[in-house]
Amino acid sequence: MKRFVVVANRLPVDAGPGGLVSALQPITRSSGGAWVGWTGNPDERPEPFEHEGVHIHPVELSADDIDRYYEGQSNSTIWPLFHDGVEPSVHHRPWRVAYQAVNMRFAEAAAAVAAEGATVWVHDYQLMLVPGMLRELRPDLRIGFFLHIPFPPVELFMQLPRRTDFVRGLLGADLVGFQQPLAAQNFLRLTTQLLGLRPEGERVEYEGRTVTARAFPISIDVSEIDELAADPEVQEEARRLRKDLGGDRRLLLLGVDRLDYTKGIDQRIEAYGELLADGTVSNEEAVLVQVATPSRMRVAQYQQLRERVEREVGRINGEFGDVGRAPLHYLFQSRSRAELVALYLAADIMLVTPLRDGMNLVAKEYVAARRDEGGALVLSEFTGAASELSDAFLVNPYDVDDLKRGINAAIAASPDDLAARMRKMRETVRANDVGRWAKQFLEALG
Ligand code: ADQ
Repeated sequence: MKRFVVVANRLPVDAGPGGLVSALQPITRSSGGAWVGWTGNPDERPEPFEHEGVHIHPVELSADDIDRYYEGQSNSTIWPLFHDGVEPSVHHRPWRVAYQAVNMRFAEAAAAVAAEGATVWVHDYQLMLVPGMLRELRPDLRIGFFLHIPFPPVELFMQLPRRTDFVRGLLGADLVGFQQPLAAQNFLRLTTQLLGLRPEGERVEYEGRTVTARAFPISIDVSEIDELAADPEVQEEARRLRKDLGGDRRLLLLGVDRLDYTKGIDQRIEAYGELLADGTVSNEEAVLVQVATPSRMRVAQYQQLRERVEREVGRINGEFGDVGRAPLHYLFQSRSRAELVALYLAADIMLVTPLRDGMNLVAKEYVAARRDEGGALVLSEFTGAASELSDAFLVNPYDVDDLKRGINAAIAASPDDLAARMRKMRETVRANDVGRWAKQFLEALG
């Protein structure tokens, strides 16, 4: 039985060194805690085991569960709706039923490993019913929940079938954390609209308990990125990349994202194509590298996005390219952390232009990598990161002209201006590491 339990869709095994894992692994390890989650493979449930000092408790998902709970309800119903409905949210009863059943499986697994009075921290939109279910099973626990994605405005949330279940699910927690203050407000407003509750400030009374809803903007493991950026091999790789792409006279623009329709990849490529077409930049002067990690490729909307992006990449290279020199390099690949940091170091302009994003860690990683105070960040207003990184070149990604304006402003800025902006952004990121984020959440949870 454990005093501290993390519950997340994925286990911190084979998942790569993501921010969440590096933030929670040390706390989980030092408290002798447990992690409840899925291995990532269908129909597999290894016995609980130890991994880097953490007790791992696998939850099994069948191929049907993955179809319905994960790709269906989580990624085709909730994900698009919570990102402003940038793609239509699809609803199917069997998905909802599977979501409920899988959430119960996670809640039961957590209930089985948590000691009397333990702290349980549940993560993200795949598991929004878990806090309520766990509260029923184990009223003695301290339960926290953190939502990594945006929480939509009331009018949008109201479209969700069985919407009240989700609000009740979240109210099972003692502390509900969001990326942005506005998200916490949206949630509290819903408790009034759907349940007639009366929030006061960030607190609301529900079934005789006090639930707090507050923003805890997530961050990155700054020292991990900093160490990679200081590594001579990584710096050498950055120089090699620049040389391969045409040397210092060619401006390097960079995009790094999961291939997801919320990330604004197609709008970004369209804006770059227009800059080439109207002669603002030429193939001799500039090159865009877009790294797009394959993601959720069994979901139709993601396949369609891939087709759109690849068609546009082909069009731009066909129209503006030359033998041996392409204006756009598109990599439908995942890259190692070291390679990503080398790209960050090489890039003159980082393009982070999502239509909506809870936070966006790529923007923070770019800033953390730029120990040289070089480079420019073009950042969408609709990311959580924009509230902290207000010294970036902020853009509205829905407006191609505004995207182009932002890119042009970054191209035209003086080295002094860029360094001053980067210095301020680096101070912000360095002062708000992911370790601090986790500590603040857990202190507030008590
Ligand atoms: P994501 O939507 O996955 O996260 P993001 O915050 O950008 O988006 O995190 C992506 C991570 O994957 C970064 O650490 C990045 O370095 C890495 N990555 C991206 N492309 C890669 C590639 N080609 N190769 C290797 N690694 C790559 C969700 C929410 C975000 C929120 C985070 C954390 O959607 O808004 O910031 O959770 O809460």
